[in-house]
Order: sequence, then structure tokens, then C-alpha cells
Amino acid sequence: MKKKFSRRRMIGGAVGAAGLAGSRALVGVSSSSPDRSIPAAHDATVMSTPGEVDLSEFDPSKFLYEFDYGKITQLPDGRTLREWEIMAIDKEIEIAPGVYFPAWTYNGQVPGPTLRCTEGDRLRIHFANGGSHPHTIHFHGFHPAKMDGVLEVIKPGDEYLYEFDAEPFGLHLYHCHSVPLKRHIHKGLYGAFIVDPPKKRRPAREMVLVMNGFDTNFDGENEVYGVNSVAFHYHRHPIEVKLQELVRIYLVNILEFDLVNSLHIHGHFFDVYRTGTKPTPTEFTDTIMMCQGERHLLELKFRHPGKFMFHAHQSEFAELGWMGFFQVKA
Ligand SMILES: [Cu+2]
Repeated sequence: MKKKFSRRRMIGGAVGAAGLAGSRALVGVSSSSPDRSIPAAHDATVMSTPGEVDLSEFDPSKFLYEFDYGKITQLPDGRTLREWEIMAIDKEIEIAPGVYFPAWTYNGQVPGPTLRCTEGDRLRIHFANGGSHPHTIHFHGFHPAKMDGVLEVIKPGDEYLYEFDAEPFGLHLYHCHSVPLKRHIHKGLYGAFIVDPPKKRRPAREMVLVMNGFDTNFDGENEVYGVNSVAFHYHRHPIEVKLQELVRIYLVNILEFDLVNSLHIHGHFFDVYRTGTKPTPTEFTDTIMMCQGERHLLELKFRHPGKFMFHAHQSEFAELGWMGFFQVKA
């Protein structure tokens, strides 16, 4: 009988590539590693991956700050109209150095583009299915039933126009809602959807973190975890912030298969704005737990310079890729 590959076998320095689609597994790098041929990414005290993904294809450091405001025109009544063209495309993506995943994407990237607008705008999303399976776009937020992206399934080669008003303000998401849903989501069809309040939030260094994972051997469990898709990317490339500047994180959890995900930031506490729909924070903490589909705004000021880790507080997720650093500069 064939033995089922378990992702847990990969933890703690297992170097075998069993079950991974690519040529190299995530490896445990520690100072006591018996295999000295494994190069450490930056230091020898944390789990990480050696090497680098092809950042010309997708760079999570750039994705952090990429807000897509659409093509902007004015309606006869003076309101802002924003239009986007979104295409579903099958594409192989690199989720850890040398580890490739046969993704289904919006516009060729996972997560899809971060769509951003202001409450009250009219939104038009021209969706074309250039993929090999039927897909949709299901937006969170208020909209009519026909715009819900569930019952109107768009076949390969077909198109659909989603049109609705942006409301309520907050941090939402969009994702495919074709069945089987968990397959369509974990393959990569999702993105962040920000509706700004009419009165702008105070200035801040804003960034998007989409917590996700990949089932590389299609056994219904994730083998690779991350934020913005690439395992340990922000370990290799810490997110630079300035001492005492206001940092606003748009945090989305779209992780499939696992019931809960979380984010913990070392050495600091943050204000939590649940779903970003209220002007006042609901919580002050250093660890936030989120179910799939939940998303929150986090605001903080780093009060100490240096490197501070952030990661899922499910240690297993952290050791399989969901870990990074903030580099706080004085
Ligand atoms: Cu789909």
C-alpha cells in the first residue's frame, strides 16, 4: 500500500522533496544541522529556504504596496466610475525557491491585484475566463444577487460584467466561487479589495498581507504557507519601516484547508480594526486569530529599531513558510 505523504514529515529539517511539485523542499536550517551543504538564507537560527524565487515574475516586496485603482472616469451624475479588466489565467507560479505550483490566477498573479476604491464609487469589473475551468468572481461587500459571482458561472472563453457600488468601506476580498470551492480558492483565485472611507484614513505606510498556502500534492493539506504567496520571502527580504511612523497593514486570511490562521508581531502591539468597517479600533493586541475570509486593518508604530519577526502563531505554518521580518530603521 502506498504511504500517504504527510506535510508534517517535512518539519524539523526533513529535506526530502516527497510530495512537492518542484525540485526542492522547504528545509530546516539550524546551526546543528548535520547537513552543512544546506546554505542558510540569512542566519542559522530560524527555519527558511535556501535560494531565491524569480522575482521578475512576482515580487512580494512590490506586491505589498501595489494598489490598483482601476481606470477612472466620471458618470453623468458626477460620481467616480472605476473599471478593471480581470482575466482568469492558468499559470505555474514559484512559491518557494525551485518549488512550482500549477495555479489558477487572476491576471497572472497570486494573490490577484489589490483593487482599491472609495465608498460610493461605481465599479465595473470586466471578467474574462482565459483559464481551463469555469470560474467566477465573488466580491465581498453589498451588491445585487446577479453580481454575486456564484450562480452565474463563466465558462472558459466566456466573459461577464460585474457592476455595483462600492460599499461599505472596509477591507474586503474577492475570490472565485465555482465548485468545488476549496479547489478553486486554494489554486490561487483570490485578492484583496479595499474600499476606502469617504473621509480618508490618516496618512500611514500602508501594505497588504494576504495569508495563503498551497497544497502542492493535492492531498487536501497545505505543504507551503506564506503571506503573499512566497514562503519565507519577508525573511529573505524584510519589510522596511521607519521608527515611529504609522504602519497600516491590510491583513486578509484566505488560507484553505486549515480552520484558522493568525499573525503575531514581535516586540510590539497593534490596534485592530475588524474588517476595517468602523473608525475606532476594537482590540489592542500582538496576536490576531482569523478564520478563512476574515480580514482586518492593523495599525502600529514600531518603537524600537532593529529586526522584528512576524509569523503565524501556529508554529507549523511558520516553519513551512509563513514567517518574515520587519526591519525598523531609526
Ligand atoms: Cu474558479
